[in-house]
This record gives sequence, structure tokens and C-alpha cells, in this order.
Amino acid sequence: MKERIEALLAEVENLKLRTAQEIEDARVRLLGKKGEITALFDEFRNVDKDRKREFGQQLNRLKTLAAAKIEELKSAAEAAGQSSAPSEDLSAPGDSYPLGSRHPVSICREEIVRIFRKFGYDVAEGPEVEDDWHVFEALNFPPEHPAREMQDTFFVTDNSQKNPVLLRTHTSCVQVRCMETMKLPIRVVCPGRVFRNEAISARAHCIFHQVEGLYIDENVTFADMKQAILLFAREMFGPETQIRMRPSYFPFTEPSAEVDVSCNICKGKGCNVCKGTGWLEILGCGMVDPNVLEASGIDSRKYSGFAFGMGVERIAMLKWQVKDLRNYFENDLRFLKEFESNI
Ligand code: 2NL
Repeated sequence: MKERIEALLAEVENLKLRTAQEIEDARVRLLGKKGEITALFDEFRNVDKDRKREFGQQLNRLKTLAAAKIEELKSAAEAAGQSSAPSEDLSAPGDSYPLGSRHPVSICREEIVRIFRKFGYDVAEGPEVEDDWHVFEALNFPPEHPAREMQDTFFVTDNSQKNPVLLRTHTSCVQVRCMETMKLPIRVVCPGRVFRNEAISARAHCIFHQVEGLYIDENVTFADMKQAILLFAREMFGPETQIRMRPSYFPFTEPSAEVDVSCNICKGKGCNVCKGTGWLEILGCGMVDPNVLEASGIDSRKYSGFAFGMGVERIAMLKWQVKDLRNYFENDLRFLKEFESNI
């Protein structure tokens, strides 16, 4: 018995194990139910009375030492990154996360802005919460114009007061700020969110997006505007695209026009998207009214300019034949995922 205790003591002293599994195996072999040290305790019952004290002390020392050694090895292994849990498979592929996609309205807005930047226009943004001056007064809206009523505009302050605060109903107010502050000549596009107090339907929403443009210099003519819009339309809808202009009215331009592009689905033959006409309306435009130039401190005898505005949701509807505007605001993943390839 003495030799076996001594042999085991020496073995315990020299234990050099690395992995959690090796350490656990050694613990079972020495201290487990059928382990060697446990077996010695069983034999201890048969030891002569006069040697019991001596062997008892040695056995207890062996057991304490073995348990301490196992604990020591375990913490050393854990510190070296070997937890007692099964180790990770480092060659396994990483977790995959679903990729988002760009919103069709963002894709369209960026495409419009990209084209005008290429033509040499700057990009300007301004506040969504504006005052009556920048949204209506400076743009030649008469005092009784219906857009100035509660039914059409969201007011932030009482609209019976002078110069009330409101949510902008178009991004022209950003261009008014450009005319007030920028050096002439001005070439600028203003993308942004606008707000109208309207009932939500397939064709209207109370929040939508516009891109407006403004070009002011000496001797700017209607022909310059027509050419700029034609070049834009061909970049946006393809090199075969034709445009036509119909007379229209806006308080801030004179003369004013609405612009249609030839339907790129039926190539002008007539289909259900263009409702058989062969044409699709894409924007409104006109020569900036002299009153509007003067309101922002620009000499209308020296300078002239053109301006245009378009609804981004409308352009995106035409581009992808989306029938219901509400799709753009609901963020239903089944709809958004259809634009993944346009990233
Ligand atoms: C449309 C029509 C238009 C403008 C916007 C404008 C801005 C200034 C001066 C004059 Cl600062 N005009 N903007 C001009 C004509 C039409 O928008 O149908 N938009 C969705």
C-alpha cells in the first residue's frame, strides 16, 4: 500500500495535461467512483490497526493533493482559452444577415439629382418647417389662394397670424432661400420631403418627395428650359424619349407648362400605363415670374430664369409601374425586396 500511495503521489505531482478532456479523464481515473485513489480508500479498511493512522494521513494527503492539482490544471486550461465546453469549429461559415435594399423613392431621387449634377447644377436642402413668406408670399401666391387654407396645408402656428409657420407644401421655398443668399448665376436642384393636408388614397399621400430645379442668369429663355428638360428626360427614360409641352398655370411662373414624355412601354402606341395616349406627365415648369425674382431681391430687368418641379413617387410609379402610391410608405418587405437588384 505504501508503494502505491507513493507512486500515485509522484504521478499527481508530475501531471502535465492540456485539454479539458485530458484533465477530466485524469480526474475520473484517480478520484472517480472506480478511480485508483478511491480504490485505495476501500482497501484501507483491511489495513492493520497499528498502521491505520500512518496510511490514513498519507491517503488523505494524496486525495487533497490530487483534487488541488486537477483544479489547478483546469484553471490553467481555461486561462489558455480552453473552456470545458466543446471547442468552436473555426472553419464553419459565419452567420449571415439579410441584406437591406434601397427604397425605390431614394433610387429615383438620387438618379434625378445625379443627372442635374452632371449638367452643372448644385444641390441644396432646406427646412421642412417653414414660414408663409418662403412657401407662399415670395412665390407670388395671392392672399386668397386655396393652398393657404387649412384644408390644404398643415399649419404649425395659427394661420390667421402674420407670417405663420407651416410644413412646406413644395420645395420651392428652398429655391427662394437660394435666390436670397446665393451669388448669380444660380443653377440648383432641391430634393426633399413635402407635406399636404390630403386624404390618403392610391394616388395621393400627405407626405411625398419632390425635386425642383432653378436656373437664373442673364438671357435665359424658354428654349433653354425646353432643351434642359429634353436632355433630362433622355437620361432618365432612355435616348429615344420624346417630350411635349402643354400650357399650364402656376402662381410662380409665367408662362408655365406641363411636360409629358413618350410612353417607353408601348413606344407611343398607347397602352394601359399611358391610358392609350402614348404620353406620360412627368413634371411642371415655367419661366420664373418677375414678381418672384423681385421678392428675393433679383433685378428682373437684368435676369431671367426657368424653374421646374416633379414628384419623385410619380416618376418611380412610371419607372416601375407601381399602381398604388401607398406601397411607398408602408415599408412592406415583400414590396421593398423587389428593388434589391437596383442597389
Ligand atoms: C409641379 C410643378 C413647379 C416650380 C415648380 C419654382 C420655384 C421658384 C420659382 C419658380 Cl423658386 N418656380 N418651381 C416651377 C414650376 C413648376 O412644379 O408639378 N411639381 C410637382
